[in-house]
Amino acid sequence: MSPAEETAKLLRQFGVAGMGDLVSYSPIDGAEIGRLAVGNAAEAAERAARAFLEWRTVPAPRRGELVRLLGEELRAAREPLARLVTLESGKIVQEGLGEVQEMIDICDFAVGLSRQLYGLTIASERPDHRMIEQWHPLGPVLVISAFNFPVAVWAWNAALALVCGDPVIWKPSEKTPLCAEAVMALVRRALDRLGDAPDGLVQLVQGGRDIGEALVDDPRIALVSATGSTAMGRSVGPRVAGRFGRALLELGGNNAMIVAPSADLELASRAILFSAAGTAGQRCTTLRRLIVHESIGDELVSRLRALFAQAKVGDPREPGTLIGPLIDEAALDAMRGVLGDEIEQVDAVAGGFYVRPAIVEVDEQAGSVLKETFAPILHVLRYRDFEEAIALNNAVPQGLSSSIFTTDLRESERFLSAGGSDCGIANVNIGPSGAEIGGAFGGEKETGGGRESGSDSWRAYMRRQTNTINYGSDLPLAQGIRFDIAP
Ligand code: UN1
Repeated sequence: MSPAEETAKLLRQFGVAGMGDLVSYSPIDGAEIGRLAVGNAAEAAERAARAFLEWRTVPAPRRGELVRLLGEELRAAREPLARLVTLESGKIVQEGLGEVQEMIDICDFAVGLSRQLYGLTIASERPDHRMIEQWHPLGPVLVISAFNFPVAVWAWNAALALVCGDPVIWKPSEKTPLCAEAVMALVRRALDRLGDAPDGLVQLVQGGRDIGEALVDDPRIALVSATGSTAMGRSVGPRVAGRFGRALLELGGNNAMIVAPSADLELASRAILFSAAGTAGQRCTTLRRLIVHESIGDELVSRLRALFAQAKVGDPREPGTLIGPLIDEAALDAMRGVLGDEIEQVDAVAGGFYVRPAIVEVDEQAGSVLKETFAPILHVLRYRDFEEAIALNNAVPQGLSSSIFTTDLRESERFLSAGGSDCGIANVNIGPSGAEIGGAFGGEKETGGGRESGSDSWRAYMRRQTNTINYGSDLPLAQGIRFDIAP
C-alpha cells in the first residue's frame, strides 16, 4: 500500500477528516498524504484562558484521571498511532512504537504525580509562625513540537501540564500535522469519558511560523515549551521574556561519546550504531561526535564502518530496516553541505531521500563539527589524555547529552563530576540518545536550559507560592525589626 493510501485508512480509523490549506507529505515517497485547516491563535488563547479558570480548581487527582484515560486510549491505539508516526515522520516501526510507548509512560508518571505535587514546610524564625510552600496551576501552556518526535514530546508536556492544572495548546510541526490530529482524536475520547472537563482545555492549532509567533506573543499563554532548533529558540526565548512569560526551551544538541581504552567495544559499537544512525540521525540526542582513545581508534572505526555499511536503509515500514528516509530535501541538502560528494544516497523508494549514515574523521572540532546537522553524520576525533577528552566533549556551543564507554571507575566518575561533562544528560556505557521519561530531559548552553518529562520538571508548569502563617497573639517582625509607635 502506498503511504497515501495507508494514511487515508488510518485517518478514517481515528475519525480525522482532512481538508484545508496545510499539506502533509510522507518522507517515505514524498507524496501528499493529507490536508488540514490552519487554526486561529487568538481564539485558542482565549478559550484556554477561560478553561484555566475552571481547571485550576479541579482537584489534582481528578485532573490525573483525565491523563489516566488518555493513557488508556493511547494503549488501545498504540499500533495505528505508531504507524502514522512512521508514515509522516519516516521513523522505523520499532521507533514509532517506542515513541507511543513514551507517551504512555509519561501518562502513567503524571497520574502518580497528580497526588504528589508536594510543597515544603519551612521552619519560621518567629514564635508561633509557620511557613509553607505551595504549588499552584500556572496558566495555559503552549507546546511547540518538532517533526522528529511528532507525538511524544507533546505528551511529555501535556501530561504534566494537565495534572498541574494548566490547559494545553499544541502547535505541532508543519511537517507532522496528521500525527497531531490523530492524538487529538484520542484526547477527545478521553475528555468525553471524563465528562466534565472545561471547553478548550486541550487544543490543537495547526499552522506555520506566523501562527506560532502569534501564540508565543500572546500574554494569555503562561508558559511556552518549545522544541526545535537553536535558531527557533533564539527567536522564541526573547519574545517570551519580553512579556515576562515563561519559556522552556529544548533546542539543538551536538552530543558526544567518549570511548576509553578499557571500553567494551562490542557494546560501544552497538550503542554508536543506534545513537548515530537511528532515526536517520534526526534526534536531538543523536550521537554526532565520537571521541575515541587513539589506542583503540582504528579498531573501533573499522567495526563501525562495517556496521554502518550493513545497516539496512529503506522503507521504514519494512521489517529489517534500521534507517528510514530523511524528512525532506532540505535535510539532504544540509547533509550534502557537510559531506559534499562523499554523501551516499540510497535508491530505496522513489520520491524519498534516503542516505547511508556517514563516518567522518576529523583532527579538530571546527566548522560543521560545531553545528547540529540533522542527518546521520558521525564525526570521529581521537584523544590521548582523558582530560583532553572531557574538554573536547564540552567544547561545543550545545549541551544536551553525552556519554562515556569505560570500565574504569575513576574515568566514569570523573565524567559525571562537576568538572566532567557540562551537558544536561551524561550517561555511562550507554549512548547519548534514547532517554527514559523518569529523568528530567534537557540541556545547557545553546540547548536552552529547559527540563521536561520526569523528576521534578513538573515545577516549570506551576507557580510557587510562599506562605507565612501566624497562629500566635503577637506580631513579631522578621529579622527582629521593631516597629512600634512610641508610648
Ligand atoms: C528529541 O529528539 O527531541 O532521548 C527527543 C531520546 C528520546 C527523546 C528525544 N527519548 O532520544
